[in-house]
This record gives sequence, structure tokens and C-alpha cells, in this order.
Amino acid sequence: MRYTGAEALWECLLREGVDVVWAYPGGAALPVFDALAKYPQIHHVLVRHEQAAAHAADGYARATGRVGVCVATSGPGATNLVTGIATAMLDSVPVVALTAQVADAVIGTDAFQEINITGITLPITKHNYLVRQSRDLVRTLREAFFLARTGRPGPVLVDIPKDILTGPCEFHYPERVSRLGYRPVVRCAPYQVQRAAQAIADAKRPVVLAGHGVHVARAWEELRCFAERINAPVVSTLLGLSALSADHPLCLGMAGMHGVAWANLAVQNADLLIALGMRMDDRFTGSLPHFAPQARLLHVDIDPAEIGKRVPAYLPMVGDVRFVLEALTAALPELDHRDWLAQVETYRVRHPLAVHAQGPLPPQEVIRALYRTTGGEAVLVSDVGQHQMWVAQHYRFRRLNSFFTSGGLGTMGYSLPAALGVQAAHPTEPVWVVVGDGSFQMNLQELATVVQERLPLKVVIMNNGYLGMVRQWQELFHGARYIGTPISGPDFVQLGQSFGIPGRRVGTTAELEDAFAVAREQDGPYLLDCRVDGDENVYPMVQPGTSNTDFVEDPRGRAQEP
Ligand SMILES: Cc1ncc(C[n+]2csc(CCOP(=O)(O)OP(=O)(O)O)c2C)c(N)n1
Repeated sequence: MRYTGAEALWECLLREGVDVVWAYPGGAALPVFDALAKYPQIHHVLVRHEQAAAHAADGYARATGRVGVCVATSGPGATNLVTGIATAMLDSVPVVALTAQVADAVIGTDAFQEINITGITLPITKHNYLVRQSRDLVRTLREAFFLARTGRPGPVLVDIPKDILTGPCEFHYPERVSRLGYRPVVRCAPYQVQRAAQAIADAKRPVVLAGHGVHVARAWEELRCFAERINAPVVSTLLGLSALSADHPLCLGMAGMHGVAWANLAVQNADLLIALGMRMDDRFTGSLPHFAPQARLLHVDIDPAEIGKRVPAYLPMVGDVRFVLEALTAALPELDHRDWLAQVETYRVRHPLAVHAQGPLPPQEVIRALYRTTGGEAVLVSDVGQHQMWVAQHYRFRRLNSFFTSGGLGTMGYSLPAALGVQAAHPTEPVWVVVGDGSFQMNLQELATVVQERLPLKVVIMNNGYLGMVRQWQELFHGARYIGTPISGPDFVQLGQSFGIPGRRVGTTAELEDAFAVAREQDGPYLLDCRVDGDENVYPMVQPGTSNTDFVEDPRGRAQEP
């Protein structure tokens, strides 16, 4: 079959099962948009900024496990994708970013809207391509999808010159992809399973560490079966939250800098850590020499480069978390760790989460009210900052794969655009966005996309008048000199209304329940502007460079768990 390059592009996407793309047009990309008229099966969402297209594709990919696709024009369209691509890279999210390029004949001449986007994105993509011949286009797109979703997933960018998009293109979709040197190991070797099973059977105080890899491998059921088989507590990273229901008796929640104390104490006192699809990043381990000093590490990851990168592994296991967990569960009898679990329970009793804000609306109470309103079953996207940590601590995720946030890059402005994609994955229920007033002001233009697409998104603004997380560091480590962190903003309720989104301001704890109920009952989008206490800090906190055992708790004392 003969198509134009642009038609061939959409034909490839159809064969990859793509039914929605987030996109923004421009001169070089015009042929791509023009050809779209012939492909009504593919829904195209016009975002208001290309960064949002990349985040939306990323949110969709996290929520579905499928490849998310974004499209931008050359030059500024392509550079606007960069933060979104980097966000997907750091969190191992399968995204294919398609960019139009100036015509091949003028590449390298500083033509209008020419930018070397493959050069720019080289370190932030799993792989990228500049298509120079139309005969390479179809094979390249096939490869791009294959690379994005296999092994350790990640973003792949394909840059396509305009003349290739408009010119004729021979279409033959290859059945297989073979790339020399690229063969991710999915199943680890049987002798590794035997050694790991022995180490687990010998352990007295094992802890399972659930990372984002559990979600990527869709290994939720396997994680639960494994944890129940060996009766070990499960601690998660920020991105590992919702890998096991928070209601499960073995689920301890998040460890790390703002992790709950009992999870950190469990890790610090463990004699065996079984790390699943997590990379021991600095926010999780705290000071490396003090990290889990008595523990052997059994490190499971599909990317061999992660093993031994920060913490030496006693036993490396390269493979897909799902297969490894299946194999381990099959190799082990039921184990009894009653004493260890009882010890962990004492940590929980001694160090409960505190809610002691002085102001009329403690931010933690907003998250707790959201939890009560949604019964822990919400699909939730959080932005970056204090509010993100309060979500991680106080929202008890009962539903699997229900929490989406930028963990590795910590990208402010992620939540609203990512929620466009998460909402596409969950079309029949509202997606909840929890966002700080600073982060919201980075990408609030996407409210227009929410309205144009008629999405039932609920936006909860944690409005504290500060770039709160940075203010907290200024208070603790920079003599309380608040420079560059007090932040004003518009009247968010009026702003929402101007987009056509109803909303309401919440200033006291007493109003919360009703406000959330109203938001939940609305058919369409809704916005809550929660005026929370601006002086509040996130506790517990492990100060940078110190041990996870030395977490600082709320100086005002204790309170109850939700
Ligand atoms: C794009 C970007 N710029 C800067 C930062 C640094 N940073 C991390 S948290 C934060 C403050 C976030 O403020 P806000 O969204 O209001 O949330 P809060 O911490 O107040 O809950 C900043 C500036 C970042 N993570 N991302």
C-alpha cells in the first residue's frame, strides 16, 4: 500500500492500538494533522501547551500500561515537550513523542523553527530517531513503540521532516522487531530463584520494598501472594504506593525522607530487603552508610544497571518483577514472622502520624477528608511539594495502581496535564487532582482542555500561599528567610468559573466534608480552593544526609491515624 508519510504514521499508530493522542499543531506538523481527518478512530486532544501533551501521554501510560503518544511541531513545539519527556524518563514510563521537523533539505541551516530535538533529548529518552528517508519511517515507528514498552519502559522520540510527512511512503508493517544488542531479560535464572528462596527462608526480619516496577510489571496480585506466602511487611517507595492495598495487614506505606516512621524503622531494622523494581534513590535511602545496616539486599529489577548502583546487592535478580515473584512464591513454603510483625506494630504504635496544625484548615485534614469521601478508592494524581507528601502519608490507597505523580524528576505542573491522560484511562469516573497553588500556576491553562474535552476532573488546590516545600527547607535550613517562596495567585474559584468550571473555596475543617461531597456529586469538573495553613511542615522528615532512623517528628506531639 502507498500512503503519504503522515498517513503511514497514523496507520502505524492504529496497528499499535493507539486510540488517543495529545497534540499541538504547527507548520511542520500540519501534514500530520491534515491526515488525521482520515482516521476518526483516533481521538486527538488539543492541549494548551506541548508540555501538557507529554504529561498526558505519560499519565495515560501509567494508568493503562500501554504506550502514551504525544505529537508536537518542530522548534518550540518540540522543546516544550522536554520536561514531560524527562519526567517520563525518570519514572520509566512508555511514551512515544512524535515531532515534526523542518524539511530534510534545510536541516542544519537554522531554518524557521528548526531545532535539533534529537540532540536535546538524547539524554532524556530511552532512544530517539531522526527519520532521514521515507523508507525508514514505518520500521522506525514500529521500533519506537517496541522500545518504549519493552524491558525497562521509557520515552522514545521520533523526529520526522515535513517532506517525509508529505511525500509518498511504502507501507509494510514489520511483524517483528530485532535490534542488535537489545534483548531485555524477563525471566531470571532458576539458580538465582533457588538462592533467593534460601535467603528468604533464612531471614528473621524480611521487608519487601515495592517500587514503581511493581506497577510497570502489573504485578499487584503476585506481590500480594508473595507477601502473604512469606508473611513479610511491604514498604513502598513514593511510586510504589497503591501496589498493595493500604488495608492489607502487611502494608506499611511509604518509607524515605517523608515516609511514615514505622516503615522507615522496619527497613532500618530488617535483616533482608527484597527490593522489587525500585532504584534505591536518595530520597528513599537517606544517608547510604546508615541505610538498613543489618540487611542483605535481594535486588530485583529488569534493568541490570540499577543493581548495585547505590546499594550493593547480596543477590541480584535481573528480570520482570511479575515473573520473579511468581517463581519465588512457587519456591517457598509459607513462612511465619509473627515476632517480627509484632515488633513492626510497636513502631506504628509509638510513632503515629501527627496532625497538629494550628490554623483553621490543616492541610493533612484536606487529604483525610478526600480519603473519607472517596473511601480510599479514588484515582488520584498529585503534583509536587508538601501536598504530594501529605497525599502519600494520609491518603490510604485501597485501590491498586490508583496514584500517579512525578517521583524521579519531581516536576511541578505535572498533575493537571497528567490527569488528562489518567482520565482517558478511566473515562467513567472522576479523576482527582491534588495540587499546590504553586504547581497549579505552572499548567493551569489545561483547565481549558478539561472543559473542551468535557472531563469530570476534580481539582483540589492546596492553597497555602507558599511554594511550601521550599519554604519548609528555608525554615529548617536557611534561618527562616523566606525568599522567593511567598506566592500570590488569582482567585482560583473565579478563575475556574471563567473557564466554565464551578468551584468553591474551603477555609475551615468543618466545611470539608460537604465541599468534597458536592465535588463528588457534580457530573462535570469541579474545583476546590482549600485555603490551608501556610506555616505547616511535613513530618516526619529525615533531614538530608542523615539516617532514616533519625527522622524528625512533629515537635507538637502526637495525634491519631486516620
Ligand atoms: C518545575 C519545578 N520547579 C521547581 C521545583 C522545586 N520545588 C519543589 S517543591 C516546590 C514548591 C511547590 O509548591 P506548591 O505547588 O505550592 O506546593 P506545596 O509545597 O506548597 O504543597 C518547588 C518550587 C520543582 N520541583 N519543579
